[in-house]
Amino acid sequence: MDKLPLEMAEQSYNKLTSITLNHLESLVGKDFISVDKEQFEKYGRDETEDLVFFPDVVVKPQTVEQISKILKHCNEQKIPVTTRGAGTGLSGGALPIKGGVLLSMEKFNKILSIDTRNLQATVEPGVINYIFQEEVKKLGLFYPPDPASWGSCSLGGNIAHSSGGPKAVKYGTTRDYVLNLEVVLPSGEIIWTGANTLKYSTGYNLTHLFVGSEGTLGVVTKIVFKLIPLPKFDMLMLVPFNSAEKACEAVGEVFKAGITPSAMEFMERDAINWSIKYAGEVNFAIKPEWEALLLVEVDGNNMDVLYSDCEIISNIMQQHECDEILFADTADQKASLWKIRRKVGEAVKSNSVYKEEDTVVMRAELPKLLRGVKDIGKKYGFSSVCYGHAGDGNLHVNIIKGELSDEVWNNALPKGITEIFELCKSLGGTISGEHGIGLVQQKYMSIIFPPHQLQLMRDIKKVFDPNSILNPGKIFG
Ligand code: 2HG
Ligand code: ZN
Repeated sequence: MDKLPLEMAEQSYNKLTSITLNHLESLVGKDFISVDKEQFEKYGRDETEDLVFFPDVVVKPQTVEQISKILKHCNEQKIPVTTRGAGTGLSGGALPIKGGVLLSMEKFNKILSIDTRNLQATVEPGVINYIFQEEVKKLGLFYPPDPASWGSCSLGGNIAHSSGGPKAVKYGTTRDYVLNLEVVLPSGEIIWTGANTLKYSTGYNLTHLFVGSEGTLGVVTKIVFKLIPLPKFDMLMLVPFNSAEKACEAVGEVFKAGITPSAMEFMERDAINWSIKYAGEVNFAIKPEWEALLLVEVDGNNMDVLYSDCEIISNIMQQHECDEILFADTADQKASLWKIRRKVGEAVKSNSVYKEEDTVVMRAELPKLLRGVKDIGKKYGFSSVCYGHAGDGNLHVNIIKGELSDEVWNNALPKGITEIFELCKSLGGTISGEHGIGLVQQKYMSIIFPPHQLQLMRDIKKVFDPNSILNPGKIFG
């Protein structure tokens, strides 16, 4: 019988044996391995909806050598291995859907070095984003990628998805700051993917291949990041609109005026209301007629330039019929506004069963995307809470289950989501800007890629992971 193409063949895995369990314990120590169901409950989840998949064992390695031996053994025994950072992912990337070994990187939590001569830092993947940002700031340095979950997400997880955040609009995403990676391959081989240089053109860029590979090609054990000087000042404006579409139309005009804000975030009314209800009051009145707001930040080293930029931005916003612009004058006011923005995802999750879509289009198409999402929602009977990184054309569409029947939710909704993604493609966009594909988006990959291109990705996966033990069932199934 002809061999089925990879995407057809159902990869078979072996169940864990006591021999493997004993071997894993001998490698990491009995305090760093667990088959406890409570542990499975914790490590079988990430932040994706309410999905949970139990692994067969949770292992917490402390050294690269342990990981090398774990992978070598699991590769020989054909046992799946799912690597987990902090479990804040939103596309199911860390869910051990085939059971096997859940490899938690939480013990890899050290900032190994900060090189102030070359503006570089070497860190372990379990370091929490915000902790790293604060450490480099003490030295007057800046690591810009700042996911909304920066207080809890790990840098390794940020590598897995090339995570972004509000600052990406000016400073780029994780991928733009990774110079080099130490990676353990399924064979147990330990490689460095690049060089600690700001420029690199030495064969295929394996560093960039691993960034965004969602734990499917290797286990990252060290990360060399580029850092930049910390801007001295920033100014933050809250720009309210009585029309969400006008807010989206104003976004592109700011850039056309020659200004690159350090953040340009959009929140429609429900996102504002739900987040304030969840995250706590704000010290300004939300007018009933406001339909949306933009959070616009500019940063730099010259306050006169920042004032001038804010004046230009204000004029553009007024041309798009914004309401009175509020300036956050104090650090507390800025923190309060950012907290409202950063808590939206959690607020939605606390309000309703929902599906999180991470749509992204060319920036000037944002008004069409927003209008299309609402029209498709009306057609299929679902409401949505929209917010996100307007400056990147990246709109988070949280589809709310609310009172929808399971029948509509499970059968009609995928058709609506398909139409949203087809709209994204028609607007020069794609189906994920920062949250990745993982488990929950893979059925929509064929909207963007023809079969032979998906096969190219599978073939690359097969080169690095011939037995498909790493994070199986993710990205392209
Ligand atoms: C954000 O920008 C994050 O708030 C999370 O990407 C989005 O939880 C979400 O839906
Ligand atoms: Zn986001």
